Amino acid sequence: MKKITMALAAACWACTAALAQAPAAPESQAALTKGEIKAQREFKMLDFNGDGKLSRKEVQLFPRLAAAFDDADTDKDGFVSYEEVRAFAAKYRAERDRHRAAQAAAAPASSQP
Ligand SMILES: [Ca+2]
Ligand SMILES: [Ca+2]
Repeated sequence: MKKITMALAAACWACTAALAQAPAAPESQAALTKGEIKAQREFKMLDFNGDGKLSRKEVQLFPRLAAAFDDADTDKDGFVSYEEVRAFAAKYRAERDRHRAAQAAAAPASSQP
């Protein structure tokens, strides 16, 4: 049962990054977006010992999170804090935006008035 919850949490953590970069979010500059609230909730779900950060052990059951762990752990203290998750999501979003911008630059702009 717990495994199912964990799997869901892992899936949601992954989609949180996707949610965080949803283009149709005019309030994305607000303090707490829906995606962020969700991210906090998922983060707490993954933080089994409740110390406010994710250890490698806490994410080891999730290959996707484990693979992203080193990337997300920017200060290399062996834990991923919520701030690091946020930063990771922001980086993910920035890379996605850059990729999109590159694609948009390559393609003729048709939606511009
Ligand atoms: Ca923890
Ligand atoms: Ca860290």
